[in-house]
Amino acid sequence: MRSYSFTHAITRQPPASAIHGLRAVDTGAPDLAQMRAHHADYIAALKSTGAVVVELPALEAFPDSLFVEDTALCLPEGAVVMRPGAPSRLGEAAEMAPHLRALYGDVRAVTGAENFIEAGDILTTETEILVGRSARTNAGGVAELAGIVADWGYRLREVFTPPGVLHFKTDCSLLDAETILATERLDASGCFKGSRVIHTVPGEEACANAIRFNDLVLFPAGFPRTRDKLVAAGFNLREIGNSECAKLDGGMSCLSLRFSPSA
Ligand code: CIR
Repeated sequence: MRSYSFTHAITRQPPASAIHGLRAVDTGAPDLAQMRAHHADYIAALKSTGAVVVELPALEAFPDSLFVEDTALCLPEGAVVMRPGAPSRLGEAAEMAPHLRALYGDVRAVTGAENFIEAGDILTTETEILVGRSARTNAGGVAELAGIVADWGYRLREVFTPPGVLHFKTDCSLLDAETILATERLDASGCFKGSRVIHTVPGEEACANAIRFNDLVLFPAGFPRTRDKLVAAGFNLREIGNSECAKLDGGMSCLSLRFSPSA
């Protein structure tokens, strides 16, 4: 299953500057020691599935650089370097490019000066690539990416990230080839017609950002009712602390690039 079976992941150490990371609402500075401990648990969980995890060093110049997911879309055929819509994050994509070239034969990039796209807005399923337009991802970015992935045989469908929600995947995750975890507010937009959708329990919307990685679902700690619902549905959950990244609007998907390069 190419949408959740992966041989590789890339992560990046949280920099000390993460305390200055972007956030919609300021709920206080993240505790760095705690954030790094959670990050280590996260990497251990990825490795426990047998994957190779490339652990990149911290980039102090980029406070949000631990959220590597936003810098690239990784498919078996190749990788696409993004053009983040947050000006302070644009340089993170260029920092990621050489690491992708080391693992992939085909690395392309979104380059249009007016085109912006962050991969937190991209959900890759077994059959298509959903891209949510958001405050970080515009129509030009979506259109440029559609052209690139069409070359590799992928169908891209433009959807919409709800207003006030950072990224499309802030509110949803792929659990298996047929199943999506989503908030009721995102599912109400109709974008998951044809899939089985499990809703986050009301009041626990912040756990919609999980990741299926090989046999595991990495799931943020602190959302017991949704956790129990997923366990009852047969998923193998690994809870990971996310209290500090949550202060920067980050979650499970943001912390890694996950892929199986075919060449
Ligand atoms: C930002 O606002 O860009 C970061 N503080 C959080 C990025 C989270 N990334 C993601 O959802 N893929």
